[in-house]
Amino acid sequence: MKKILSVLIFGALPTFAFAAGGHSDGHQMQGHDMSKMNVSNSATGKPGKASNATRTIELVMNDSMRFTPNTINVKPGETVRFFIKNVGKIPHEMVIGSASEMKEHAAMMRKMPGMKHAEPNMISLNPGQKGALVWEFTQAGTVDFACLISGHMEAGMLGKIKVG
Ligand SMILES: [Cu+2]
Repeated sequence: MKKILSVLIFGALPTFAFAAGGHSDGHQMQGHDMSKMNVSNSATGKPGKASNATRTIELVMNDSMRFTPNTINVKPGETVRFFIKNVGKIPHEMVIGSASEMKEHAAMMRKMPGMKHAEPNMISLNPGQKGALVWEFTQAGTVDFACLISGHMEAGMLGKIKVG
């Protein structure tokens, strides 16, 4: 019975997290326009539909400032459901984007530690939390991902998704 329950919870989580990911609170600060990241249609891809996901990739985030795995291979046109778990004791997040966008974003996050944000290309998880992010990779190339909580990316909390 316990096993059945955990399967049900696993099944219900992605829907919840996907809905949360689509929530457009944006950054709670002035002068920061997240639309500059242009997540809806860029070389990095776009938010995917859960029903189009061809596979699930599990990712673990920890307080050693690492993603496991930190290199992922996907095919152009593929929609992937990332199932992410924060096994640390502090919050972490996974943000999908280009390296330049991430650097810009990380610099801003350092100025505003503790800032809450929510965008379709990211998921924030508290300690012990799990959640899903569905992404469609539209073009061949390399897409980056990182944790943009102040100092985390700089400490090595980043990875690459090779599309091709
Ligand atoms: Cu982190």
